[in-house]
Amino acid sequence: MMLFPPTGLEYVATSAKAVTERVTLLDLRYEPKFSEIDTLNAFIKGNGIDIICVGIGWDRQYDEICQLLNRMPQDITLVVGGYTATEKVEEFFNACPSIDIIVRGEGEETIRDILLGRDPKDTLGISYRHNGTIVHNPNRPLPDVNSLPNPDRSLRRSDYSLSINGVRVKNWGFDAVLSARGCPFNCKFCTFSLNPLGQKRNYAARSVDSVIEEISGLKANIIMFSDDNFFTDPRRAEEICDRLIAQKIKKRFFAQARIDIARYPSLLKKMAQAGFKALFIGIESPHDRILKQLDKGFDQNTIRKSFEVLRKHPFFYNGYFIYGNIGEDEKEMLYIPRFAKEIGVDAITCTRLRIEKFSALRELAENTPGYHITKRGELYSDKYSYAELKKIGRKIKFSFYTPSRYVKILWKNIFIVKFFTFKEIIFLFLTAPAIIISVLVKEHRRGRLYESLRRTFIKNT
Ligand code: B12
Ligand code: SF4
Repeated sequence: MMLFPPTGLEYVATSAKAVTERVTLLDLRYEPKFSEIDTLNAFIKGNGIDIICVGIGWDRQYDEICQLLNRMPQDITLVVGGYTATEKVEEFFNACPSIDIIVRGEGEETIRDILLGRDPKDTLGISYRHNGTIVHNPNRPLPDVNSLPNPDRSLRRSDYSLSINGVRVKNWGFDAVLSARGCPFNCKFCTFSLNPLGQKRNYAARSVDSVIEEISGLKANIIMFSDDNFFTDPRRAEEICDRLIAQKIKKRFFAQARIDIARYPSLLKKMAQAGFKALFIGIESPHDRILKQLDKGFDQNTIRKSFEVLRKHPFFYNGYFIYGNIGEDEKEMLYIPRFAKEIGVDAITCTRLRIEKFSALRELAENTPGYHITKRGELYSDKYSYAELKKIGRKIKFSFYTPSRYVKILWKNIFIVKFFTFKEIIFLFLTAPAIIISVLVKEHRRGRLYESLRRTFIKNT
């Protein structure tokens, strides 16, 4: 996904910049020539780089990442960090002899210690090689979020803009702002606020002043709040909206939220005034039994009531749902798209239940007969194999995303949310044919063009 900058890595690079002569930040998604290892190595050598730091934040392309790391210059110290690197410390050390140090958890303070040459044995939060063994130092206490400098955007070598299947929609700039870390809730499936050490990041919010200062310095016009839940403290969220309105900061925002936000109509009103356009809301399931199992803290009736309020406000609502839950049958899973339509969400994102390393559902999943977890944390059962769940996922998707849904999405964004300016609508219509062709080409390459068209326009079976 090329839309957003690598926030965590940018925090680390900014922190590194304060103690080094020069930092070069490469986002390989935007500079594909550097995915070619010889070109990358020539760049490293040619620029006198003496320490390489790599961020691995997503549990994808593991083998490709290891291959790349193993072919980096052997005489330069290689430091790796990020969510996935932390979760898989032993695996990365085993698969990549080239790695010298793995920074576990939040890396701003640790990178500074490393660059300042502190003895590894005294550096908290790292695992490192020593005399043929791997040493794991104690965790580093989590830093005060207000002590961390904001990501330095001048380190970027490219702007972040929308690209759909390789078609660049040029006039939208995107950026991400992290206004708070952690979340006070404990939904059982969620590891968002656990750093991968299993160490809970209690909710910690940055000052309103610093958030406003960061936003007012941004070039991009579409801003995502990367917080787990931007509205955890509704009074603070309202204060941020007040300041955005008072300072006439004209940006379009979207954020992740819980349905609880429906309890604050005055906040919802101000959000619309301040430029909020879309909310990504964790609904997870329509079934009370499953909501209870996930410890979500609300039931179906509360979801329905909340959406009665939310629908009155001009936001685009994307509902997150989880299917393939423990004990959930196909009929229950297929109720998701119907329920989503009933409550009035505009879009859905449905994912299979994952059981990550420190998931509070692990014990239940392991002790429920007939359920299994793959090495990558995917849950499946004797009744619903991984392939079967994937099929159900496609049925859910196609019963929600019908042609009339796409029309509704466009209608809502143009006339209700007013996401697009007039110029952008024209631009979008001009780019639309190229986007549609790129989607068709992609489906064709995946060998499922006919099936996708049939499911969209004829019958979803
Ligand atoms: C915002 C967000 C997104 C945004 C994009 C954010 C972005 N800027 O790119 C969106 C909504 C697009 C998104 C999409 C997805 N996301 Co997401 N997302 C998040 C979220 C909520 C916040 C990320 C963030 O900004 N964290 C704050 C920063 C400061 O933390 P950090 O990135 O971990 O970085 C720190 C350390 O890791 C370390 N560090 C990082 N890099 C480096 C590098 C070095 C050298 C060093 C020393 C240290 C270091 O220091 C950093 C600063 O303290 C996290 C959950 C969370 N709370 O972290 C999930 C999370 C990262 N997402 C996750 C997932 C699974 C996804 C998706 C795959 C979901 C899906 N099924 O589509 C997609 C994949 C996107 C892709 N790349 O293809 C998982 C990743 C788990 C994993 N191991 O794979 C997470 C952890 C949530 C979870 N537990 O499920 N996501
Ligand atoms: S699902 Fe949302 S509310 Fe629940 S713990 Fe995770 S981030 Fe917090």
